[in-house]
Amino acid sequence: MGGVARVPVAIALGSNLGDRDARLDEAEDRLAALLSGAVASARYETEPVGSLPDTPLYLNEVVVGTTLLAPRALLDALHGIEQDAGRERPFVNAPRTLDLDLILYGDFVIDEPGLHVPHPRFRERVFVLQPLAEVAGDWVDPVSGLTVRDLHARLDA
Ligand code: PH2
Ligand code: MG
Ligand code: MG
Repeated sequence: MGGVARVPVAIALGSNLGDRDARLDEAEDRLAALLSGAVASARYETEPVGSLPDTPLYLNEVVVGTTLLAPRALLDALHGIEQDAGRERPFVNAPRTLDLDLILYGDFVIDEPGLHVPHPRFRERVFVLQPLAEVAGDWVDPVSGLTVRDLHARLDA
């Protein structure tokens, strides 16, 4: 019916500045309004990866749902939610109130300025794969051909 295709998407959420739970609660609400059938993983406290010493611990989770938005429009919407959470970017991997990363957009592979899907580093990141495997273990990464579950198991091994 319809003829407009809903695309499944996976978004990784992270916060390590200020009231992390409150920022993630608000982000979940915003994503529930933006996506159809949004489902959130559990929330994990994780050691910062690739950050300066003394960077505070993160809270990470993943939200999956479906969208009618094109990838660039979805990315712009995610940036708007980050802005509304008071996100600042003083330096690379700086502590942030809210980070929303587009991890997967259906089985699309996109490499454009500012828009790289699947996320180029998600296969190495436990803080993404663990929550993603919880809510979307069967999703096949279009680049490696592996399921999210296998990508996660491979990291654990
Ligand atoms: N995000 C980063 C860099 N390092 N480490 C953890 N544990 N969680 C993150 O969300 C994270 C990170 C860049 O966005
Ligand atoms: Mg990130
Ligand atoms: Mg980001």
